[in-house]
Amino acid sequence: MAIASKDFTKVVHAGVHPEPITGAVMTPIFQTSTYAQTAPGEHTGYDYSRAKNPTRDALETAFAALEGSTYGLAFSSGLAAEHAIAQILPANCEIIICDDVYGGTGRMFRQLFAKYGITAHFVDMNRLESISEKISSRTKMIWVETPTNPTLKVVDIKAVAKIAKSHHITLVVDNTFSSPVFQSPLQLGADIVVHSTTKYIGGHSDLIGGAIMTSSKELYDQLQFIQYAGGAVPSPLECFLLLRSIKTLVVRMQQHEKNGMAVAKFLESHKKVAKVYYPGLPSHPQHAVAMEQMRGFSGMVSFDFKGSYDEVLVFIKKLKLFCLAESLGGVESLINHPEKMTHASVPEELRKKLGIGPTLLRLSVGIEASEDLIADLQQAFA
Ligand code: P1T
Repeated sequence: MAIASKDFTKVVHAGVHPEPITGAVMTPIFQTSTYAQTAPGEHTGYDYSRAKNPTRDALETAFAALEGSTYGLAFSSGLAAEHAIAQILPANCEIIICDDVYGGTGRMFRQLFAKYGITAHFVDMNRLESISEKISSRTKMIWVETPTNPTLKVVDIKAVAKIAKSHHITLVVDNTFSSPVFQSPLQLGADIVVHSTTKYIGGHSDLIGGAIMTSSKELYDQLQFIQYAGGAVPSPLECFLLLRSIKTLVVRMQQHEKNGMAVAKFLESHKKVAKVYYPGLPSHPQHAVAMEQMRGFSGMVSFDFKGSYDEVLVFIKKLKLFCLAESLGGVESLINHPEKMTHASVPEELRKKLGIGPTLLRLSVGIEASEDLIADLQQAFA
């Protein structure tokens, strides 16, 4: 499936209108905490920036446009957005979540919400029975991340949505790895989409942010109250930077995908590589599902290095363009060692089961020239 041409127009115009007083074409940074009131309680609709800020309003409208939702909400980080979603859960309930999720997402449920009696069942969602087996009268949420971080498993959103709907369970999809350009979970049956906007939506590794999109008024009202009452909002500057980034999201994603595919194919053919994880490759176990529900495959590529951990360290040191760092989705290429970095908080037993070991490496392939990136990998392997 190709990117719809209307998406190119949508990202440029999403949420943005000339500012009414000056006609400023770009949304100003309303760097203010508060607003003058004409009489106590009488104001323009803006009374305090935790509650409402015009730069954030524009961003939230843009978020909704990106996912085709009725509502968008902006948060100070991806985890703050996830935390807000988890806050809608009642105490002593259960959720079912992918076994392979971002380390911080798992940690949040294991270490922050367990004390409210919330049990998270981590299951392999490529076996749909593993979801059904865990459903009980206490199950209130199913949490999907697809493609997963870091082993890029693809979960069939439509199939999981069918299960969730038949049991009246809220379905959340973390769409960070795909970006709204390549996957639309709400159209596939999800109730809530969450993003770490730190990644592809921000795209320049210069901010931390999160987004929630939903078309349910009931869920939006709860989440908007949590945003206001909990207070994890982004600053006006971060909102402005995200509005700026969104305008180039489609063109960036096209280049990320082109480079991701080129790097994945190169790795698959290299003798120092034991296994490549990239949903766009026909060898990926869920390639058929990926082709069905995704319009492209982004720049996230993981692989198993054939060799020892010491050799992995040498390989990483020799790289010149791929910078060793956490995070992903920026214009520059990064390399991450999930076991020691992003997924260090995952229990060791689960890490072993998922294949997050000493030789697993995750690349966030940037928008540089693919031949330069491949040459860099080639010289580091040599
Ligand atoms: O870092 P933050 O903006 O709070 O987002 C958390 C988050 C949520 N969901 C996914 C799929 C993520 O990958 C992340 C953050 N991930 C990294 C920092 C990383 O390097 O994997």
